[in-house]
Amino acid sequence: MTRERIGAAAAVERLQGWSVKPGDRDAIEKTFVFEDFNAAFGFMTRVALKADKLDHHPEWFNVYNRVEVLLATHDADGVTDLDVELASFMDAAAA
Ligand code: H2B
Repeated sequence: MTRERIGAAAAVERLQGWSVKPGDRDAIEKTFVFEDFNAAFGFMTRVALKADKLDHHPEWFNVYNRVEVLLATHDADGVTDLDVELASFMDAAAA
């Protein structure tokens, strides 16, 4: 049910500051910028624990205070409610 594909366009309508990834892959993306590495890594730690509970893991890249995130559901070959759920958690964790 939650792993049914809804698509990136529908997902970003339900979120703030997330974009449809350009190109062939159905995915959403957002770049988070923090005060410093400590804040960025604290965010990543909180998200990592949540991601593991959901069994749903972000593709992400960190340099210093910046965390670039891409979300998609590999099983569904695209964006599902699970991605929206993790994206919402990330927004709250970054606030
Ligand atoms: N994360 C993401 N983003 N998409 C998935 O489809 C996914 C996952 N599936 N984390 C899980 C784990 C899968 O690899 C395991 C085998 O259930």
